[in-house]
Amino acid sequence: SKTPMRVAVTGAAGQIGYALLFRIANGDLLGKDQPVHLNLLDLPQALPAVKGVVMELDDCAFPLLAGVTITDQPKEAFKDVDIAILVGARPRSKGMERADLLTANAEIFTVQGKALNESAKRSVKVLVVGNPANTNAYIAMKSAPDLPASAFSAMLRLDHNRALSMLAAKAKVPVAEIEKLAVWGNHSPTMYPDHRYATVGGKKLSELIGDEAWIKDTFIPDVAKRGAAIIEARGQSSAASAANAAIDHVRDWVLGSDGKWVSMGIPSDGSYGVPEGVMFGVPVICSGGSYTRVEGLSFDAFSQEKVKVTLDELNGEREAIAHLLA
Ligand code: NAX
Repeated sequence: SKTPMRVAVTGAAGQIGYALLFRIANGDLLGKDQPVHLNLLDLPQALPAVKGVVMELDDCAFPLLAGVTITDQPKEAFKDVDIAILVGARPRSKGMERADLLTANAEIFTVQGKALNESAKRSVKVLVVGNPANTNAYIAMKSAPDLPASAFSAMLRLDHNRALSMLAAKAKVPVAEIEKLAVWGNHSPTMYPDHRYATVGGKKLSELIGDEAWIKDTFIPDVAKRGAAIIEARGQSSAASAANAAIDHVRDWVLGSDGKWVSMGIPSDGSYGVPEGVMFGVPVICSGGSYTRVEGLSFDAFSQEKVKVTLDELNGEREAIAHLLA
């Protein structure tokens, strides 16, 4: 049988962790024939709760779960890992300014980027889920100069899946039949879900929907407000759907997206007017363990403005933390 792959998950005691770990151990991330060893990182005060989650993992008797390491030390958590899913982050507390939130997270992701740089496998793939996800991923990448920039990514897949589901319902087609959807920019309400290239069985999705007003007035704002709608309804932020998106993101990156477009936050190569290095959501196709950006798409005035707004926001976040990277 195969050698176990090592997967680090940070924030393992949190609600996304609780939805994520059981699926990884079940083989949903790396395949039903691939054993996994989990490296779980959380803050010292959360380790008792992590131990409780591990008791439940034990009680599932997952055939693919080869072992579990629990730690509050990033270097130990990232030792020889193939995959790192960085979920743990500092949430905004009452009265905290946006700049304070960026700074608090910048500290966490500087430390974790350095630890990845020192101890992860050179072929590691890193997904940042913890918010502000794009800027946290950017900081981790900049703190890991010995790893390739292409090892770092931020999660836009939840936005992508939310958009797919809403479009499928509107067009009355199965989600799996929609191809060529893109989500651009920052994982925040400014992200731009772009249906303009989407097709269903070779037909243009926009023609099937036939309602451009719905796209602008309902679809785009509803994808942006979906996270808030979940909090309103559930009293807690998205967890199972976020964990599912993390699984989709990493699984496609490792095992391929079957020729389909998926959205990932990746360091820009300078295309589409996005300065090089900015961690920006773009459509990609994954194959052979790497992603390739979909190139050559064009923008009308509306979509150009949407991309500009989300890029401006990311540039602002980058400026707010720039002094911490120097
Ligand atoms: P929880 O508050 O339930 O769990 C967070 C866990 O992270 C806690 O156990 C905490 O102790 C731990 N933690 C905090 N700082 C840490 C550090 N420095 N090292 C290791 N562990 C640390 O939050 P949860 O609902 O699980 O959400 C986690 C993060 O995901 C949040 O930042 C949230 O904003 C973000 N999200 C990102 C999404 C995306 O699409 N990119 C969607 C879902 C989610 O909102």
